[in-house]
Amino acid sequence: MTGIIIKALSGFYYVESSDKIYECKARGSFRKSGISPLVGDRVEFDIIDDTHGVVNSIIDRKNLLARPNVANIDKLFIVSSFQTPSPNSFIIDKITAIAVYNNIEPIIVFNKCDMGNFDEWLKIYSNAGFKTYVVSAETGEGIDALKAELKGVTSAFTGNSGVGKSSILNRLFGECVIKTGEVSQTLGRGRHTTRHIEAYKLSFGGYVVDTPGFSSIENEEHDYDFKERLPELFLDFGDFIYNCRFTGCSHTKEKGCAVIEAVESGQIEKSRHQSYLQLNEELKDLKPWESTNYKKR
Ligand SMILES: Nc1nc2c(ncn2[C@@H]2O[C@H](COP(=O)(O)OP(=O)(O)OP(=O)(O)O)[C@@H](O)[C@H]2O)c(=O)[nH]1
Ligand SMILES: [Mg+2]
Ligand SMILES: [Zn+2]
Repeated sequence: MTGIIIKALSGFYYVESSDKIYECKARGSFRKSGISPLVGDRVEFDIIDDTHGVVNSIIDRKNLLARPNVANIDKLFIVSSFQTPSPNSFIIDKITAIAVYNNIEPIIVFNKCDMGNFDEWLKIYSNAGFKTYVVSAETGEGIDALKAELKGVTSAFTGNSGVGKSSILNRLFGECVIKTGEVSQTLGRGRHTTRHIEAYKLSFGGYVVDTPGFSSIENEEHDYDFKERLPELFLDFGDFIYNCRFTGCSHTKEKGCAVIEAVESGQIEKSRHQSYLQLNEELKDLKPWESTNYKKR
């Protein structure tokens, strides 16, 4: 049988196959390979009884993200909120680069639009060429448009803790999610905080993955190749990188650099370039042999 891992908890893998869920252990021989199955993994498994099974192997991954630690994602929804917390352009931009690096489409979501307007933010990200959605999990505004984006693909929601990822998904739940079972929230200090990664099957096709939020994305692991390819991972720099006449230009401070000129003339958003500079700084000491190889895990 083949199925998809929708949840991994305490050594058990929950495999969804033909609308049933099997609680599985990984086969011993497979465990020794050192590769752990992840949410989003397509697996080959044996059924033991109506609700139990054993995972034999992972079907080749299309991609793998370290944070959130999920496999085979088509679209990554990067969620920010109007307030508590407010959007952080560096975090958004860093995640867009990581998504592009992994062949995942980054989509920008601004939540809690009932609290204020996102006009400035929207301008930046639509100018930079991203699909952007302004929603309110509270009032339901914008949720239908977002829903259409989820159809038939595997998507993951990421963003700081408290931006409303789970709230947005709960808005979708009643109508769209086939799978029953509890919502991925546990009550923590008077607030619902997601503690584990879980994929939900959508009635109209596709899966959506809720993930625990982060409070910062310091100490992110990067491959050297990510550093090397950084300029092209900012898709909005595209043509200007190509037009830059300096071979090996870092597009950070060189006089006459086409990217910098585009920033000055407003064709590239200043905040996007600032994030690029900050990422460059963060990665500058990364050496070829220091690549993390997290993909092999
Ligand atoms: N006003 C307003 N509040 C919202 C909205 N969406 C979520 N919230 C509130 O924001 C808080 C955090 O929402 P969650 O959905 O738990 O946030 P999360 O991103 O899943 O957080 P983690 O699971 O910790 O990563 C809750 O108190 C929600 O009620 C919204 O659209 N408007
Ligand atoms: Mg949550
Ligand atoms: Zn340049």
